[in-house]
Amino acid sequence: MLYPLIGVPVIGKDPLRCYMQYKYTRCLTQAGGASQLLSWNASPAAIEAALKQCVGFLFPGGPDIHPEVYGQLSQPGCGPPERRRDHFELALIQAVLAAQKPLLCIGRGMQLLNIALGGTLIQDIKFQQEYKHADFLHRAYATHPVDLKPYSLISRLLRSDTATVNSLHHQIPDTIGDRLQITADSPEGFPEALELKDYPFCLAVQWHPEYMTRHTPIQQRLFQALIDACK
Ligand SMILES: [Mn+2]
Repeated sequence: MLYPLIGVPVIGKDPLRCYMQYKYTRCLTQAGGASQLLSWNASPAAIEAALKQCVGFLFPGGPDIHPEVYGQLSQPGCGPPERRRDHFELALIQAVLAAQKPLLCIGRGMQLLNIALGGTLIQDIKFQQEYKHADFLHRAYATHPVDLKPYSLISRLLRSDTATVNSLHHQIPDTIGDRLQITADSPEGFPEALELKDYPFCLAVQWHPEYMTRHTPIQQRLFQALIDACK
């Protein structure tokens, strides 16, 4: 397959969201893939069509997922949700997991994966953090360390048992979903990467490699690994 087609849920139409979206699609293109943006249509026919067309999927960053989705009431500090996107992405990721297609989940995408497999989130980590985890200003730079689990997929990709990553989040997985394994954690003990056991390719990171590739080119290997898994 020359240019594996990767399905990416649309982030939005305003200039900031278009810019965010471009960062992901550019990394996929550089890895030798092509992107298919998927609009928020949760109908069974649309989900089936996306699954048929795309060989792999990337679930990108975005707003907080409504806590109702993981059985909680919204607490102070939880950001405004985008319910149509929640609905669509949950339906899509369930279908992708059932079909065992390769997937890379970033930021919100990692939280979505955790919820889809039965996990929950801490709705706001502001008062538990030692490092600043919501730092959009320094998005292109590594700002906090993470420990990587030896022999995990992420440690093999980054060729180390430690890394320093950027951070654009204020929520984090709390209880961990079925079959997921924490393969990176921050100094506070926040899960920063998840991998799915006994699955062809499923990597989730809480940081944003799409902003890091310029100064930390090894982060491009995450996108490359997704594309390679689709070939
Ligand atoms: Mn972080």
